[in-house]
Amino acid sequence: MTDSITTGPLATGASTTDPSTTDFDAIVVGAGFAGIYTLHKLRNELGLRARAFDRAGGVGGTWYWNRYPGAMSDVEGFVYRYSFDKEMLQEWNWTTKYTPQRELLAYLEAVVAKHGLGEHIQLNTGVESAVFDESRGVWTIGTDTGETFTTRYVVTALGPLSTANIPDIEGRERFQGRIVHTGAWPDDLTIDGKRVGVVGTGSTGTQFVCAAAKVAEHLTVFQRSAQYCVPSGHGPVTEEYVAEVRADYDRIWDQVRGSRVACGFEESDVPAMSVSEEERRRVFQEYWDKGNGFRFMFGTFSDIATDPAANEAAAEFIRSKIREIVKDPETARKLTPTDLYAKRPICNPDYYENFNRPNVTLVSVKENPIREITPRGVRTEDGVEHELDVLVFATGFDAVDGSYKRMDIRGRGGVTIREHWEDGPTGYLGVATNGFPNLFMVLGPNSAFSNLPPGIETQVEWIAGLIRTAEENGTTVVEATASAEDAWTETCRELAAYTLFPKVASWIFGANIPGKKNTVMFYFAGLGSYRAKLSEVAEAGYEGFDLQASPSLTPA
Ligand code: FAD
Ligand code: NA7
Repeated sequence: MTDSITTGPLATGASTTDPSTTDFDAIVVGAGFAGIYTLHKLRNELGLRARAFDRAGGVGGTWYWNRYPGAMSDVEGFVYRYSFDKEMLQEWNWTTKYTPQRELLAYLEAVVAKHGLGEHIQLNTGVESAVFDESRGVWTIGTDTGETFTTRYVVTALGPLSTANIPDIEGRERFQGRIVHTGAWPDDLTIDGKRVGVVGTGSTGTQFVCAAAKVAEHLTVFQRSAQYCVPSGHGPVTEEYVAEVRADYDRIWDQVRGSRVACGFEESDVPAMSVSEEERRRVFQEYWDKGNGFRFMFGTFSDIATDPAANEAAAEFIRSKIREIVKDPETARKLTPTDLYAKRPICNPDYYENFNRPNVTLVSVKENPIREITPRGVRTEDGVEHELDVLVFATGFDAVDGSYKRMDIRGRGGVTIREHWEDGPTGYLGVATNGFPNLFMVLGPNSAFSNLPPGIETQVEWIAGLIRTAEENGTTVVEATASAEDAWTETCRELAAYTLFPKVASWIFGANIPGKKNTVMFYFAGLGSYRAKLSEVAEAGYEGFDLQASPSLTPA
């Protein structure tokens, strides 16, 4: 470490007349899974003067904001957590297969408290701008509280799914009930005994349906695309199970880190068409009974996401289940997807069963579009006014680059990130982008498509290693080269094209946002191979990065 690294008190307001002096060594934007771990790494392990900012009133990111009924992770809880704190793996208890929002929030708050991070996280503070001064190699950060801070490094941990997509439906302002987006659910809102409408049947909307159907007086589900949904197998776990997992954690994390989707199960290497139809059905049934969306897509057979015939076999199995479960044939027809099974796989305890309840109505907005929101509810094209007390938008997010486009980020030559990403967001290894030195992204464009906490840990550890190297060598201006970024983008395009995912419109490619350019935003070869690539790059002296001395430290 160089002399410039101190572990002393925060230097906010320090003089910046000496160009090598900055208020912070590092500023982290966001305090979810990614921001919390980044702050811990940079402050507690590297000893940097670092502070995190979040516009939220608390830490937790996704799990602070998404408080809608039914909110939970749909990756099993034992791997939807950090692996870095071995003590917490042994001490933090869990009682159900999947972790509900409240528990995830409590867990992240406990991580912050345990590692003494709270006083270094400035909440209720949105970062509005980040401007790079080439002459000094320094970033200036501006907040919505009117403060400015200088820093050498900026780590953006803005969240790939943190900027809400709210459809522009006429009459929104006239509605006399409550309108909410699931990603900003207010604490004072309950839906018990109310007439509730929900627009959207993605991962969030289907979770909401499963919870709301049981408590609302009436639930109207406005569905655009029918959804492939498999059972989650959610339920209590025994103390013996928890003890077994704890005893086996070293192996579990090794397996997760070397796998494709990092969800804690063995992925299949058997192609679906290599076995008989009877065997395929047996395997699908076994995994249907076990539960979990990722397990069904990647555990049954190796090529559900890549081979059209394998995909159709899995899709048809799910369709047959919908026909079996849903009693009203017209409702079953509307609920049955006909396109490829190639969105992020989702699961729920009893999604389709809810449509047998007398208090649940399904409206297919492809067949019968929403015409307007009225003071009393939602009017559809057929003239029916669906009367509602609460209208819920489970309409997803402007994914990956959405939160970047809201900020005024200016790199070399004053170029904004919006200009830089005009043709769609890109990122070298998902962590950096050319023209924006010392700006490191966690889950930036073209990061690995996987269970995200292990992906986040991978990137945070790698970014911290890169910053450590830069500090040790005095090469504190670090920039991804354009050619390395282009090559990575091309790799990601080729890998995506090998899968069926780009053939279906979803947030994974930006297709859910009107006017957003459809681009590849993830690396589809899996976490194991992504980690191998990161190691290779680091071992080759951070190939694809320019590491230079700060201009202020370079002799004239
Ligand atoms: P986030 O948790 O989104 O945190 C980002 C933070 O940055 C937010 O608090 C935000 O307020 C803050 N921020 C953004 N911009 C600014 C700014 N300009 N200034 C200040 N603060 C800013 N992933 C899985 O792998 N498995 C799951 O089962 C799963 N379930 C999910 C369920 C839901 C309902 C949602 C919405 C997401 C789910 N995800 C899941 C994805 C989830 O977002 C990630 O797993 C993970 O929580 C991301 O952590 P993060 O820290 O990167 O981002
Ligand atoms: P998703 O997966 O983007 O789902 C959003 C849903 O909202 C989906 O059913 C959309 O239909 C629907 N939608 C979006 N806009 C509209 C309009 N204008 N009218 C009607 N319906 C609309 O978001 P989620 O929050 O469920 O999940 C995102 C990720 O977060 C998820 O993968 C987890 O990781 C957690 P569409 O399918 O586009 O036709």
